[in-house]
Amino acid sequence: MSPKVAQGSPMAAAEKTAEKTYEGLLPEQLIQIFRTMYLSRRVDDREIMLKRQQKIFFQISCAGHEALQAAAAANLRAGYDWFFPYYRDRTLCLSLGVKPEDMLLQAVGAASDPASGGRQMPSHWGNRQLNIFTNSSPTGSQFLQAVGCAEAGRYYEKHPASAAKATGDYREFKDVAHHPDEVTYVSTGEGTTSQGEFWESLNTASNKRVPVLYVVEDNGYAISVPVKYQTPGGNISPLVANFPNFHFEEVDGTDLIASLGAMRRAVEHIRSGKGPAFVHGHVIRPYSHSLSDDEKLYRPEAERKQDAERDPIVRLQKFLLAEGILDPAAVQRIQREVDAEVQAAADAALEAPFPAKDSYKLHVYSEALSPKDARFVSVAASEGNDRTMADLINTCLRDEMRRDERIVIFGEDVADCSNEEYLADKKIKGKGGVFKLTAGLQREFGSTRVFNSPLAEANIIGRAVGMAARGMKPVVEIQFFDYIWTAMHQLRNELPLIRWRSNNIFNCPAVVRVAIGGYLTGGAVYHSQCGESIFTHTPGMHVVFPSNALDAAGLLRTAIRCDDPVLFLEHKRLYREPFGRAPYPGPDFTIPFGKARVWKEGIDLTIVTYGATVPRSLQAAQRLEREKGISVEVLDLRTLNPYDFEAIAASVTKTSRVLIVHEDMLSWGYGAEIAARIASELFDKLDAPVERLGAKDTFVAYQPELEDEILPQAEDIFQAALKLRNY
Ligand SMILES: Cc1ncc(C[n+]2csc(CCOP(=O)(O)OP(=O)(O)O)c2C)c(N)n1
Repeated sequence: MSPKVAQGSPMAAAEKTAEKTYEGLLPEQLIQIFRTMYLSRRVDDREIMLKRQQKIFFQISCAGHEALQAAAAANLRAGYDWFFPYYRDRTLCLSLGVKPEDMLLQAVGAASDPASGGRQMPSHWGNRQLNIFTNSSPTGSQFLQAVGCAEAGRYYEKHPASAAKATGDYREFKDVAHHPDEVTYVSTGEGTTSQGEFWESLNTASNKRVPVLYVVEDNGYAISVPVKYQTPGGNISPLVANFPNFHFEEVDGTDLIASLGAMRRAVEHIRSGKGPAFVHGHVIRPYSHSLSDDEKLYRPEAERKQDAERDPIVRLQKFLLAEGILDPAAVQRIQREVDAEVQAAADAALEAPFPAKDSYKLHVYSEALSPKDARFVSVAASEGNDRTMADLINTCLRDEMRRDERIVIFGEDVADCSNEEYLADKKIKGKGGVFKLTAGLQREFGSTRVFNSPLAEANIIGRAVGMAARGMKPVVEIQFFDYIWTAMHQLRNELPLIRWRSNNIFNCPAVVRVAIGGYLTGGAVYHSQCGESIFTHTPGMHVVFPSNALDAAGLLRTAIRCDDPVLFLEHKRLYREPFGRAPYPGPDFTIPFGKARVWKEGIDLTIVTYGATVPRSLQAAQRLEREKGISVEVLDLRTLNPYDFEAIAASVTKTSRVLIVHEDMLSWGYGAEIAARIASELFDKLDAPVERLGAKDTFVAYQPELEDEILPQAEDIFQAALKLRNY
């Protein structure tokens, strides 16, 4: 035996070989990495056994990816850098400090699962102290979030005062840390590079030199689809090679030493501020995609054997033996220690209590700061002349940005002028949004706080998620509701779920302002859509739909100050309507969510409505009173989630007749839920069936006469209310 070889003692070996390093790592560090890689494989194996024993319910492994991830971790810092891993990243997480027991607690669905409290499948990582952001299952939703997270670090460096805690709003609950050379890691399988959000994220990472490390773990398959059928040319590296500012590496990800080198160079590039980096590692997948898959159905034995010859753990073991860093006895000793550790972790996890059955209710929204809270009750100051809704929204944004430096505004065309020099020369007035709602904000607050996004809605919401996760307050704009759909994944599967799925260790209280609605005379199919019920059907996100200037100002301020995500729907037709103008209510005017406004009291019939059908309902109500002597109460819900059922109940109890009016299509619309609840809970108060009025079940046409026919008009409301009164 060579004198360098450890006699069953890794540390002894390390001391003797300390003079030699491997991509900057000492032999003892390589031994530690070997241990972690082996541990990772054994946790996978244990989970597989537990799944076969039906003690856990899902399994997806890291097997074959260990070396590439260990190399990444060796170059990154837990709790300093940020991590957006994907489900195969067990070795990365173990290297950062997640315990095998933590992983197995998630596998059994224990209450003490630190990543999700039994809410998420195994391998859905999340750890607050280590800066591992909560993972989800949709492939590819992590990229834009990682970009936003990295941008947040940069933002705090430029605006250090903004990181300070403040009381009285969401900042009370945010501990912000940031570092000048921090890196945000984001990983993926090669199949997921087909997702659009991958490319949207490369755009921004490249354009803004965002400090993100992309790691593509290319095991050649996306479930059963081989990479050459997924990616043109069968290789992602040449396809991304022309993105400016990136450092690129393509490496055999089963070779630890080569991977360490690639990661070191990539991380150096990022930490030095040059821009993002992209490491494409070729790895193997020795087990099937997951335990729900059987790869023998689509991969012949010979191919699988070939893969197995590149097993990264076997390769590293051979290397350590050949280098004299370990001897067989030391390997066995490490293996025995790891096996005992995994056994103890499994024993503990299997004993761990399950979550209380009613715990599912917790953390859908912030329990610490509700936008329904009495603190948001205030009195409007009423200064100056009446102003439009557009004006008061703009003023509210300006006031809040002055008050809170963590607010950033971005979206399509929201800046005054991307070419700052034109603004500086005062040669131009500036745009500030297609509806001018953000006019003048870039001029006052600068281009780090108000800027144009690429023309890509997922880019806007995904980045907002990453920023909000770091304690910032993105108040982003979706230019038209009709185009919100490209951001749907982020809006349905990410933003509103983050608090719940992470069991309250992360939250993303971003505000998404959206111009919505029709009655535009020529708005047509793609500039008139509503669809609010799709979002009220998504737990975790508040939905606000003001009908007038004062409510818009007060509710927007509450949205910004609260600690939950808010979808803030601004009706385009109401932006500059004479209806509902109001004087400036002052810089602290807030309105709590979930409080309806009674525009008109009445005793014969209740109209429940919101948004642009408020003025139309009022018109109908006044005419009913004038022409028919019918006294109609008009209730404006103002916020759709939460909504004020108490006010509805009080009014229906008084009038015994209720008509629900909304602009969106009738069938499966927002009114259906309200109607069902009234029928269920107020049945004995009713003297007539609950009625609804909404748009026809079609799209909104361009021709104004058709548009009028399709959308509910004051005349339709008048007729429906009259019929209901006469029932
Ligand atoms: C948006 C989305 N579509 C489909 C799926 C189902 N699914 C889960 S993993 C996977 C394949 C991913 O392949 P790849 O990105 O190559 O990663 P690998 O699992 O091979 O590491 C698919 C299709 C999903 N989770 N999310």
